[in-house]
Formats: sequence, structure tokens, C-alpha cells
Amino acid sequence: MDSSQIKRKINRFRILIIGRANAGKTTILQRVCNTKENPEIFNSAGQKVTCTCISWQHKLTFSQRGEHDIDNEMIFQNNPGFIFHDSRGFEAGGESEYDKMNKFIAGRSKQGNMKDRLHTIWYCIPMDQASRCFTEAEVKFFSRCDTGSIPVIVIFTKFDALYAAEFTRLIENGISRKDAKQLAPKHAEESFANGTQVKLLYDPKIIQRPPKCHVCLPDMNKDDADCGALIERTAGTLDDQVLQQLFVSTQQTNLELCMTYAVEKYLPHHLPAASIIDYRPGHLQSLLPKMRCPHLGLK
Ligand SMILES: Nc1nc2c(ncn2[C@@H]2O[C@H](COP(=O)(O)OP(=O)(O)OP(=O)(O)O)[C@@H](O)[C@H]2O)c(=O)[nH]1
Ligand SMILES: [Mg+2]
Repeated sequence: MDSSQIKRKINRFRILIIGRANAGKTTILQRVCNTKENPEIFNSAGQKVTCTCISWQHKLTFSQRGEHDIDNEMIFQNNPGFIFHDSRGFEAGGESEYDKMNKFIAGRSKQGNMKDRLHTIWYCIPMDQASRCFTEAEVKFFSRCDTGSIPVIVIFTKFDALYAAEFTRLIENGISRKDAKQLAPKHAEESFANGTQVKLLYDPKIIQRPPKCHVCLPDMNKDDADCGALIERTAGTLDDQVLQQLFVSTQQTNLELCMTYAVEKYLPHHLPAASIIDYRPGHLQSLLPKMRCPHLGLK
């Protein structure tokens, strides 16, 4: 199937994003869709959820308009190829909220039609809170929630919150302020990768249903934010090649990934063996414009 056939069949790539209030969920979705706009929200009947009583006294906030109703679909005009479902998890609501989420995931994983299924779950855990332990809700999700074949990726959001402590540690070790500022992000990533939180996440004694992988995202609120790592990890966790092609061609923030998948994964299956490619950069560049790769959105 080429990408236009895939798009006709599955239509849109559907993602559930979960995380505590203020975890940075909406910011990530905006980044992935390369926009600062809020999404349009549709209920499960496909009707737009609109705000009918806007006045300065009655102005509803974005979240009151249904952003966190897990059944609602959120679509950004800038990239309507993604459908998002947003959930604040079940931090406030306990069992009934958990059951609602569980039911939603179970229902969406059983849908006969591929286009109605959930294709990926992103679970956000923010790093900017005093206690950086997992909440009860998070432990419960990763111990009990059966997500079937839907891949789950943990996103450690607001990762830049760890830089200050790392900066201080470097200064205490005699590094200059200038160097410490430059080194802090890399050091923070290294100590985090070997730290308790990551170990806990994959410890079978505590977490019976671990995520497929995790990714650390700093500074998503900044104009030059880069969500490339999330896009790459998500593509890498999709076992189904059709879904992987759909995701790679739907996302528009990581062109490099499009090229990598085109050259390394898909072209070899679509070209006669004799025409397979010299990977030297100069040669490849001269070859690509002559090729038609509609399954990747490259024409
Ligand atoms: N420092 C820092 N701030 C961030 C980052 N991502 C988001 N923020 C800020 O965190 C705040 C909350 O971000 P949102 O994206 O609205 O969080 P949310 O999870 O959608 O919040 P709710 O919908 O209310 O649950 C905003 O002020 C963002 O600018 C980040 O990577 N680093
Ligand atoms: Mg939000």
C-alpha cells in the first residue's frame, strides 16, 4: 500500500496523551503539529464542541470546553492528520476515572476498523515538581492497565527543570559557570538515564506493564523547541509497518526521519534489487529527485 492508499484506509493517526494537570501535554501536541493555536474539539458523535456563552464574565477556559474528556477528539488545523485524545489521568478521581480510561483504551483497542483504533499512547510525567517520584496513579497505570498491542511511550516533560541542580553540582566540582551552563543538559540526561526513576519504570517487581520506551523533552515551551526525539521513538515503537508509514508521513516536524525511513526501510522493498542505491551522500542526493515515493508522501 502506498501512503495515499494508507491514508484513505486509516485516515488519521490516533494518539492518546495522558498526564497530570499542567504536565505540558497541550504544549507537546502543539509542538508536534507545529502550531501555537488551540485544537478544535469534537465529541464522539463528531460534533464540534463549541462555546456558546462567551462574555467576559462567562468566558470558559480551554479545558472547560472539553479538552480533558477522553472521548473527545482534538484536531489541530495545522496538521489534521493527527487525532488526539487528552486525559488528565485519574489523579483526582480515583477508581471511577481510572475505569473510564481503562474502558476507553480497551474499547479503542478492540475496534474492528483500524481508523478507530488508538495507535499510540504518550504518558507525560513532569519533572518540575518537588517530588519527582511516580504518583499512585502512574504506578497503577503501569501495573494494571492493559493496553494490548498499543505502544506506550513515557515522556518525561519539562526536563529542563533538572538543569539547575546539575548546574550547581558542576559549579561545586570546580567547573566554570560558562562551561557548567553548557554541560548541564548533557549531564542531567546522563544522571537521569542511570537514576532511580528510570530503573523503577522498568522494574518488574513494581511495574508489571512497562512502557515500550521513554523520552526526555526539555524546553517544549520555547520557540525553537525540538520534539524530534519523540517522533523518532514513536515511529520506532510501531511494529505494524502500515501504521509506521502513516505516522512517518503524517508528522511534518522531522523531515530527516522521512528521508531515513524512505532510504533505509521502504525503498528496498519498492525497487528492483538491481536499482538499489549507492548510499554515498552526493550520489543519493542526485538519485532521490528522480524517484517517486508516494507511499511516503515524497512525489
Ligand atoms: N519549563 C518548561 N515549561 C513548559 C514545558 N512544556 C510546557 N511548559 C509550560 O507548562 C505550562 C503547562 O503546559 P500545558 O501544555 O498547558 O500543560 P497541560 O498538561 O496541557 O495542562 P492541563 O491541560 O491544564 O492539564 C505552560 O505554562 C507551558 O508553557 C517545558 O518543556 N519546559
Ligand atoms: Mg492541556
